[in-house]
Amino acid sequence: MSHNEQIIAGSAKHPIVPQHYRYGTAGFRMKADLLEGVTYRVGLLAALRSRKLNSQAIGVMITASHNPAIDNGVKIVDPMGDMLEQEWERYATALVNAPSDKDLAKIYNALATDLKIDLEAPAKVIYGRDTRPSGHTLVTALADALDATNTEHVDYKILTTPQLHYLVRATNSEGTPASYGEVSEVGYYKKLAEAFVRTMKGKRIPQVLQVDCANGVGGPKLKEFLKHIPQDKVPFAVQVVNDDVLRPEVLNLDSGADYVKTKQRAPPIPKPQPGLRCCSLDGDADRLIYYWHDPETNVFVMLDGDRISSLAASFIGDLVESAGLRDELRIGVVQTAYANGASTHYITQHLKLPVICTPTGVKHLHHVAQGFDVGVYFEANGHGTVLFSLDAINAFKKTTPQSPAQKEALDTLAALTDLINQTVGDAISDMLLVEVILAHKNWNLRDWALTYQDLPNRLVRVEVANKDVFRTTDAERRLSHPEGCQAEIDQEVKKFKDARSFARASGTENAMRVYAEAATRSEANELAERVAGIVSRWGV
Ligand code: 16G
Ligand code: MG
Repeated sequence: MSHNEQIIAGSAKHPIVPQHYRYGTAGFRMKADLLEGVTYRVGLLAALRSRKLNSQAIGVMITASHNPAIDNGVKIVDPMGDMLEQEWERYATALVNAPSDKDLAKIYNALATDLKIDLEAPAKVIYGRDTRPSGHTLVTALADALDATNTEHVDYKILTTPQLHYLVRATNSEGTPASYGEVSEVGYYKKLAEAFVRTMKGKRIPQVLQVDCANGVGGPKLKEFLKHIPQDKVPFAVQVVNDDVLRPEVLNLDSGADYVKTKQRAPPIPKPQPGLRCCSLDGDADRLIYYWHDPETNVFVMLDGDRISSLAASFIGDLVESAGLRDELRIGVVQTAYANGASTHYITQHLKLPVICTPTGVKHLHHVAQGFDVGVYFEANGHGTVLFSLDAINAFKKTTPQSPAQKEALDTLAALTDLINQTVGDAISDMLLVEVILAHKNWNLRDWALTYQDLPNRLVRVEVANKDVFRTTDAERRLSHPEGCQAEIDQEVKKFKDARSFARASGTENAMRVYAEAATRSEANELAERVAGIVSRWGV
């Protein structure tokens, strides 16, 4: 069979359900039974992408993260372990929307011609999936696309999303001076465990940490990771809960980082215990939220992505200062409009670090963070990481220390570059980072929470007939369209103290989101309701 015939035959085995698909912030994500044909087509695109980029390995991750178990999703990972280049999202959308198998082959060939891709060049795609049962079928469709296009492929089976990102980068850097680590899941654990022990420097955290894994892939993977810390060097006690991956229906059910962040309370199971340090991962372990019920004040305290961001920025900023590199390296923090105003104020006024706001979606934050030598980026929902430039890594490793304190700071910084996932936000790696910082500062969660006080805020989902009439500007903080709508929002915001509000179309759902914050809880609620009212009037 010719290539074309193979592609068409494969597509006939994995038919597409006709409807309009779009490669969004999380790739293609929807009910799993719509995804078989989509995944086949994503396989074709991944093969093209590998051939376009000198046969480097491309990743494909099959997951729907924090969404219900019946959903699934598929997204492409670029050679350095970052998200698919934005320009290519259009090509993905075009391939997936091809109306027939023949059209699919035509679009595939047209892309190859337009992008000057040699279809005879070698290609490599590696992939993994979360614990969803539908992952099996989708992986089969993906493998068929890779076979049809003569693409070498490796199935890493069940992984967290950040593990797949790690493996892509490790594969492409293997044997080079920039080697990212051993090309295996065990290599990932070994790298993290070694860096964790190295950054902890013999410090211990006496209090237990309860980790809620949303009954997703993070549970078994975290337990596997813990086995790689040498028994005599384990610095903390972890209690893994909600780690049932055998009953798919409980995935993300009343648990996980998204539950805690949106409901602003602890998962009901296990029964919350005052004073216990807790954190939650999401279903594919790329988001992290800390929380505890303070026994003294009897309040629930949530430490979200903004808190992790400011904690990391403060710790790393101090280390860079002690390492004598403050004038040499540019440190910055990247947030979205959802970042609590109090966190932005703390970072700019107290830590004296620049903050840049980008539109929602990890790819935007990641891209801007790459512009700093130390770029700290987190979404309030707990997704984020810290990126180090080559200059920063070299400075940490090559500066000759003039004092023991400077040496200590340089060593810790160098270890952090191995501990922190450089490809994408990684809940397990971020959790280790938080533990390291708390141990170094000798802080409990109350100390951490006391660094600043969050402004009360409220997020509302508004269903409208047509969300496409809403267009944003200024990193989603203002609406440019429909004209006149923003002026009405401004009028309302003015009536409240320390208030801020914005509306944006969701990138993952057919709805608008409205965020409001103000000096008191009731004012934040009131403002959110009023702005939601404006949005629903303009959205008809
Ligand atoms: C996606 C994004 C997440 C963002 C969320 C916003 C990635 C990997 N994920 O899940 O970062 O916060 O979308 O959803 O980029 P929304 O557009 O529906 O509000
Ligand atoms: Mg996720």
